Amino acid sequence: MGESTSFNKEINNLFLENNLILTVNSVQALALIQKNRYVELIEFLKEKGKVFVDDNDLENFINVNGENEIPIEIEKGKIEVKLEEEPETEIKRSINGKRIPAKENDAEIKFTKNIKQENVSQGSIEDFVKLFNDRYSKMKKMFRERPSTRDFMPIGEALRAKKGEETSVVGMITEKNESKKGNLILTVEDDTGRIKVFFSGSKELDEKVKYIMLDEIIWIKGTLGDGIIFGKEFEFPDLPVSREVCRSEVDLCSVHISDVHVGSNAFLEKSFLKFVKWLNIRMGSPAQRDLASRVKYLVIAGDLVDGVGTYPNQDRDLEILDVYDQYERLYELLSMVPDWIRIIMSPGNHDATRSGEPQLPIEKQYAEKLYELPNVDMVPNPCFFEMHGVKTVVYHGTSIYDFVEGIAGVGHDKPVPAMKEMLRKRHLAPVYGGKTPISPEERDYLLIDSHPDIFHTGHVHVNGYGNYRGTSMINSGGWQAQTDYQKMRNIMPTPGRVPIFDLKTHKLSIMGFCNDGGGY
Ligand code: D5M
Ligand code: FE
Ligand code: ZN
Repeated sequence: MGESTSFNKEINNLFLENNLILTVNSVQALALIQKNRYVELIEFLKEKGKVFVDDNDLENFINVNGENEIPIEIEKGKIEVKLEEEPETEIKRSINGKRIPAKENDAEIKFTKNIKQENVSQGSIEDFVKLFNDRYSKMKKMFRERPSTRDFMPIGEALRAKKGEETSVVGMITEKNESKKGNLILTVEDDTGRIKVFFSGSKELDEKVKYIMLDEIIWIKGTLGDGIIFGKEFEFPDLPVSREVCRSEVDLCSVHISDVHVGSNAFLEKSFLKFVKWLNIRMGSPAQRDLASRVKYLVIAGDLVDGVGTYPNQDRDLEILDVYDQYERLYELLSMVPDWIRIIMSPGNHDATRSGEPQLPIEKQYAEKLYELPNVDMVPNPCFFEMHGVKTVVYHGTSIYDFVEGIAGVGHDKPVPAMKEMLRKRHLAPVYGGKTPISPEERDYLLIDSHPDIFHTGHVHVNGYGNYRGTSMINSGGWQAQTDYQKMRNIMPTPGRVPIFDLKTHKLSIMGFCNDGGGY
């Protein structure tokens, strides 16, 4: 704190001595300019006869080196210059002849467990049975692999065993009730039977049981009573306490965004274009440009467009009223991303595809041009894949609100606690019949059966970062200013902040592109 205050004062004084006054905007934009260029900058501003310095002046300074720029002032409804029309040599020159590692290295991407159109089920009751059986058998395997939870017996067998004996079972929580004294009573089922579990004991246990949610599968140990287990301990499937994370051998990065909401009149297009400009290595300090030159992947976690009819009276909030036109604009924006960057595009609840999860990729008929872009992968939600060997899960995050409702203390303004619970429960949306619409499939595509290195979500429009047992958790905020709906619910979005993940070191950097509704 103290350091940044004196830093600002020092800079302010330096400019004041030269009769230049920094405005709020320019202080933020200064972050884009290296300190050792300030003398040059001051000369530039004096020459222009400036007194009050704003961010446009700083932009102009960055741009004087003869680089071609994307115009930041965008006329309503029109993108004027397309980068693809510019010669490649320009891009090379813009980083002073430096190499572009992302261009020199081909993408190494591998898609693992993901739903495909041809595997979609009919949606019958039997499909739900299959879904829960698949979930149960995979979770059982996870518990078997962990020494501390290796031993458990079928519930049917436990019901027949002698009272007073110690037992452990693995089952799905089908009911959650409280006793008169406020203790938790669960009903737990597997394919052989159903049993009640009564939890009471230490403070630690009382604290831990608060995180148990309906429909999830846990391991329970306790003493047998009549049709009941007096639970002494339990475990979530969880991630291993420690493990070797996967790293790229090459020093490349992935960039994570979501909730672009193209078509909404709150979409911050100017900021998004700044971001695209940075991806083109045409903006920022040398260090920031260097970072851009290592960006190999752009992962988008849903809500690409605002859609039409996603909520009542949505048309009042739309600048682009037609969903085809919304995807057309999205195409225009993304076609300006350098073609050496692989774009992995996963849908969200506003996109043109079924809402039941797992969601299929955005339907081709709505986004034909995006399908034609050679560097774009249209993927489902969730999507499990690897980027240069780094295991990644991208999931829009609709279920985050199931966690907000299901667990006391998981707030709507902080996505990371909910993300951590998903990892502990090894499931992206354990609750059936809550906020998250689930489509019955033969396989449970929402189960986290790998140990992801990156877990990326969106949906809440608030950035958040964390690490749980080696997994980097990223929520990528969005590109939409606060809407009336959010104002009503007291949601303060953090638009235009972009997390950049180093696939080799697992270091996360954040860049802010928005000074019109969220700040850096
Ligand atoms: O979500 C838009 C905003 O609304 C975002 O800030 C999350 C918030 N949101 C979405 N669903 C819920 C629920 N169920 N409760 C509270 N707040 C919510 P978007 O998906 O972009 O429409
Ligand atoms: Fe959204
Ligand atoms: Zn959403």
